[in-house]
Amino acid sequence: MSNLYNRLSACFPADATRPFAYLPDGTVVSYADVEERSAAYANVLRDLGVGIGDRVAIQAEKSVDMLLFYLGCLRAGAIFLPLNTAYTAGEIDYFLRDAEPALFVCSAPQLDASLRTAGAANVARVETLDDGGEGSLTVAARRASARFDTVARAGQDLAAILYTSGTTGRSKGAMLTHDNLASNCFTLKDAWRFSADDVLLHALPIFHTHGLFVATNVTLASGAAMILLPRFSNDAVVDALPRATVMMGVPTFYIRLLDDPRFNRDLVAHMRLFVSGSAPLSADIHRSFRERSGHAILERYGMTETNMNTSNPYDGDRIAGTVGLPLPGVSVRVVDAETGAPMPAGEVGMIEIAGPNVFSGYWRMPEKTAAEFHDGYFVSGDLGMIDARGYVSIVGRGKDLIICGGYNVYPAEVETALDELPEVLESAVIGVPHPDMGEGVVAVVVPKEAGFSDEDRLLRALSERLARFKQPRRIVFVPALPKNGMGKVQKTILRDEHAKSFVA
Ligand code: MLC
Ligand code: AMP
Repeated sequence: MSNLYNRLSACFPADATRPFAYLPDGTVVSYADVEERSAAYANVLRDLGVGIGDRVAIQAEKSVDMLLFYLGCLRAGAIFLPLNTAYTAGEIDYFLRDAEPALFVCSAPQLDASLRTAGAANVARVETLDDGGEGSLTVAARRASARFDTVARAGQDLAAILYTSGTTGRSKGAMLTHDNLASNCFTLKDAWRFSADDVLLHALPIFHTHGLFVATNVTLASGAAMILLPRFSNDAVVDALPRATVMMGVPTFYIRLLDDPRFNRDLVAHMRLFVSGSAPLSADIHRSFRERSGHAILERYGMTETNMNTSNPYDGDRIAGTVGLPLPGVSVRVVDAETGAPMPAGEVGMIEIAGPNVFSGYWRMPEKTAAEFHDGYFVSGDLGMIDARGYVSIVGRGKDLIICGGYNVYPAEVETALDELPEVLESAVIGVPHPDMGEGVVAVVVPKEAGFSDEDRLLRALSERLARFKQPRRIVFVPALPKNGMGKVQKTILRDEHAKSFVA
């Protein structure tokens, strides 16, 4: 029973004709379809020779088939490894070499390029999965048996690996077990009062914790339904809201809805919950949203490595600017970042997390894993405090990270890519306030030749190396970077200087 799929399917509705997903073309995918099509995918995986514990990497457009394929991987005992659709071939090359998947799945239009990338990385099999159902895996699944005995897995066995970049060097694969994912989704289901009557408006990407595990696993664990949108757009969300009961999003979703005159109290009078996470939701947006819609957004806090850690209460005060209380079973503490000593209530320090939600380590990086734990607690890299009532606030980051529209951008990675360009002597990448995305990426560049200022040339060169969301939205050329006595770039000075890059 430890296989996550079995724990989820035990909660599927007794009436298997009940809906799991409403698709944009009007198709309804039932729970009977979930069981049968995930079984078919598991059979296809087995036929392809994908064994228990093998990694299955996938970079494909959002579709219900990708979710059913994820469940097929769980059932077959394979480890699901989703990759951001924005990643370039160079980025994918790293993940494939590091994870050594038995199978790489891509969208059909990417097949030729993916065969080249996979071939270079020694990945033997490449298959396609597509929205229209024409991908090679989908075609094979249509012919496969719709029955499959889900393989036994121990709670500590891996269900998924999600790559996260780091403040230094290479991306790390966060290893998530069946127990990690199961404990978190059942905790959230209870905390947020999910039931089979819920219809979740799903506009998030499904290659991250938020859209994949929080949104999808909680829906499945409740026998609920989702309206599956390919991506967030105001038009599609305004159109779908009347049929939904819950929405989950990053703050940019709520910022954009507030900009839309169609978004008003009548449109959402029937909704029971709006959840926000992945990036800070400003107290101003929280208040404006409440005034406009009558709903207090429920903000929660999570990470790829830990799943969800804290949540504002379903009943009780949802306090703007806080991420709420530790979830049941999750231990959150704040310590002095230098000494590791616990901080008193109300004082700022490093947030650390322990509990069944916390991952089992970074793929093939035991030293990095050990370095990120302190007395059994995972060191989040987020700076925060816990008030006398137990509410957690995040007040900053101890890690050099920019969060842009809910996507993480590590300056070190962008700086490395810039510094490798022949025109660049050195660079510093910072995040500054952005009205839509929360933060926007600015690169401050010292050119090799004084007077060089061809921003387009650098951006074109970067576009081959970095996913679009990591590329600077502005490049500023300067003769020298401000440095302290140790030679370290003073990013605070740069952030102040360029604070108004995206706001009036
Ligand atoms: C899109 N672009 C982005 C971007 N999203 N650039 C920087 N940051 C982003 N987040 C690019 C597009 O490619 C496009 O490039 C340009 O910016 C303008 O795009 P847009 O049309 O305005 O954006 P849109 O496509 O609407 O996307 C914005 C968004 C999307 C906010 C809807 O980014 C999104 O769905 N974000 C959710 C991310 C998420 O799920 N995070 C969870 C991580 S898990 P061009 O070339 O056309 O100019 C996690 C743990 C936890 O953090 O706690 O949950
Ligand atoms: P990721 O590595 O993509 O999982 O991103 C995790 C990071 O997102 C956390 O370490 C936080 O910095 C940030 N984050 C997630 N939720 C919130 C939130 N509600 N408020 C502020 N930051 C958040």
